[in-house]
Amino acid sequence: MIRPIVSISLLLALPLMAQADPAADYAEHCAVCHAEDRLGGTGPALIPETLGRLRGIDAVIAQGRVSTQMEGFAGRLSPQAITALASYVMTPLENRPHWDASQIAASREMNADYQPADRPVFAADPLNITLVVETGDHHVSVLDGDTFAVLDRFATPFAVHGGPKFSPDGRFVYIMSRDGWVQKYDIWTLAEVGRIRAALNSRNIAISPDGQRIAVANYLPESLTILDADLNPLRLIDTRVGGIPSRVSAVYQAPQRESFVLALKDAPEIWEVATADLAIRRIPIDEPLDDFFFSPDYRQVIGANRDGDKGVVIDLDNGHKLAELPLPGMPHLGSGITWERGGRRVMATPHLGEGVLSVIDMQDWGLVKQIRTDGPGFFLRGHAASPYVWADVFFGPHKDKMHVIDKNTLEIVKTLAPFPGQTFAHSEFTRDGSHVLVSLWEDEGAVVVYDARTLNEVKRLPMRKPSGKYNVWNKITFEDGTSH
Ligand code: DHE
Repeated sequence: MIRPIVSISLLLALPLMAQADPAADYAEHCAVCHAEDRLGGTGPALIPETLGRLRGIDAVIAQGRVSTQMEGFAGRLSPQAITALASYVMTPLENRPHWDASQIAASREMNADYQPADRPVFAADPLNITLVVETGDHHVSVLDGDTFAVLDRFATPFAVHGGPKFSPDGRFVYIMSRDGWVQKYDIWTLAEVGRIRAALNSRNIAISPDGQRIAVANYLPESLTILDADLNPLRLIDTRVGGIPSRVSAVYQAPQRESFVLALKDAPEIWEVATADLAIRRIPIDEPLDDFFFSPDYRQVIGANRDGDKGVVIDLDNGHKLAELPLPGMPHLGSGITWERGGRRVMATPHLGEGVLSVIDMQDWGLVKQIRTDGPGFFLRGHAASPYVWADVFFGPHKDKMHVIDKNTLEIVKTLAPFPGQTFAHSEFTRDGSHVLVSLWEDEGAVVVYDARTLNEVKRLPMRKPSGKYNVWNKITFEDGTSH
């Protein structure tokens, strides 16, 4: 008897492989939520600009996402069709997506059930609330900063990134997702106020010192969207230099200057937009700079160059270059923090490409020390009331470690690693600096609370892939040890 050279199961699979038609599958299964043009509807935009850093798209299509409307399609689509669909949504769109002022205005959705209140609906200190962004299932948990009880847990737009921004009284918070939605949440009533889509792909947001203007930095379209405190769009600023559009890498609030400062991705300029009348000031620089860190008085800005080998200090008052800092290995200035050391102010920045923290004297911009760590880190935190700086090791085999560094000796005094092999990163202090919260950055993750003095663990709160944590007081007072 002649044996068949292919198995029956493979023969059955062949027509399925031949039939994979991702465009048709998209139209049938995905368009209803994510829109025919893939720019998003009730579900997020499915374009490389917003999905770029999302891992495991196949698994999401197959199994869905817990606690979201995204259902799994494993029963209806073959593995080949799912793989084809995953690469289809990662294919750039043929026509440049469009998102103009009228589309922004039309996207505004206010919560009809929202009722403001005269005082918080809880007994906890409203200025010691800490928000935890849970990227695992796109939620934020609202923690009482004294007891660490979860007061509320609410759904956010898809893929929240960057620090949420609090109104100056700490009552409201604005949260941004990578696909351009800005959500407003009332901490006193524990309720969403509304949301609006400021762009198709956004980077971060900033708030004016009076809380009346929200600025949204966008990659797509290349622009800065200005909203009022009630999420009404006020202006869409086209960030074009010499006729060529430039993406906005990030926008920063400069409270003393009453301005927003913009890092432009594609042009050798820094822009400053007055928060009162939105007048634009353009500061020419030698090369595009990114990932800004500011002196506490906001007169000087340090940006990283594209090659990731130096920091450039610019005087924002006169636009002059003050210094160049040798910072090889991709400094992550945006995570920089400052503190007083021996009567002088120093700043520290992690490096994304090297296991080192650079400590710089902010008076003469000299390098004080490079602290060797167990691998490249992403985030740093300190607090005026604490003698320590907390530095994670985000990348590499030691991603499970958190270094605690003495602010004076600049030596690592302790390395915490309670979850071997799992990412342990991003720290935040409570209002009084007595406790530190660290993320077990995994899907079945946790926030671990430490006594900031003894460095002993005091509590574990289960969370879904917690990323950043943000204490109201530390943010609205621009506490030294927090990145802004
Ligand atoms: Fe971030 C803050 C840019 C990748 C998590 N990140 C920021 C800010 C900027 C920035 C400009 C400051 C915004 C603010 O708070 O107003 N991030 C970038 C990048 O350019 C980069 C390297 C590439 C990218 O894809 O955009 C990048 N960031 C990441 C991640 O991969 C992280 C680890 C996971 C994620 O959620 O995407 C990540 N970024 C964060 C977090 C903050 C942040 C948690 C807020 C830190 C804080 O404590 O304030």
